[in-house]
Amino acid sequence: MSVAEIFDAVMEYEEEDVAALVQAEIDGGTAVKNILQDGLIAPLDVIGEKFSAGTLFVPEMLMAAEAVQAGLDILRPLLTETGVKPIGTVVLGTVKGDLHDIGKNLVGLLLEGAGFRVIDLGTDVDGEQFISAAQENEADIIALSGLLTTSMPEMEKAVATVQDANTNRNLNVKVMIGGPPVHHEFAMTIGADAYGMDAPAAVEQAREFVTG
Ligand code: B12
Repeated sequence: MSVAEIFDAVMEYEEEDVAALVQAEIDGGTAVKNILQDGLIAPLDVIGEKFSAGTLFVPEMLMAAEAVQAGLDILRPLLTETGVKPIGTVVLGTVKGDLHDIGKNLVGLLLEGAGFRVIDLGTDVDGEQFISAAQENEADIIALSGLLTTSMPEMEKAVATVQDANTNRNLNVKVMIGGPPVHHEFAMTIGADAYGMDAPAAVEQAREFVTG
């Protein structure tokens, strides 16, 4: 039994095996971080490379994503366990036109685990939807995810809409962005308050926002 078997099961799109193997690793005492990084996220990078190389296509990419999701479902209780009163509210979503949600879901799980209330709007979310949810839930932070290069202009639009609402519509939120095509410099250029490279960085940044 090893984390490598989870990796292989994702590569073979064996959803049920992934779930069973993740459970076995948890029971065996393997660190959640290793299961996540080496078992579930690492194969997606290989899948992405194969997609770029044209040796694998969208249906396979989707099956791999579903296998990873099955593993994440098993990890969920361990990532979100918290008995404390929420330390802040985050409205989270993947920007318009983009349907990738695994990274976003992971960010949400770790934020919950760190004691934040998370309002997850799902994928394909535009600026106005972020604003309405933030107003309804008195959110402190809006977190935008995007995986496609074409999501970058969408992020820029969403951030501009939110910052305009901060100035003119009585909204008071910080905005952070993340996802492989974006980086710190881009975040600053489009007027976001922060960029996070991974889910732990999202948590660190969110904590900084609410503690000032
Ligand atoms: C799985 C997958 C899919 C699945 C998505 C299923 C799902 N439920 O998400 C499906 C099959 C639907 C899909 C579709 C497409 N995909 Co796709 N997909 C992938 C793949 C293999 C994995 C993505 C993933 O989940 N990674 C794992 C997660 C954990 O990582 P992550 O998202 O980066 O998140 C981490 C950080 O970025 C960060 N983070 C993420 N969000 C946020 C937010 C905040 C606020 C913060 C602080 C941090 C943060 O924290 C996360 C955890 O540490 C990638 C390749 C890759 N290696 O990324 C391609 C990839 C992203 N896809 C790609 C493409 C081209 C497409 C399609 C256009 C293909 C097509 N021709 O139809 C469509 C687009 C559909 C759409 N409109 O969105 C390209 C994008 C190229 C580009 N630069 O634009 C990639 C890179 C593949 C490639 N090598 O070409 N895809």
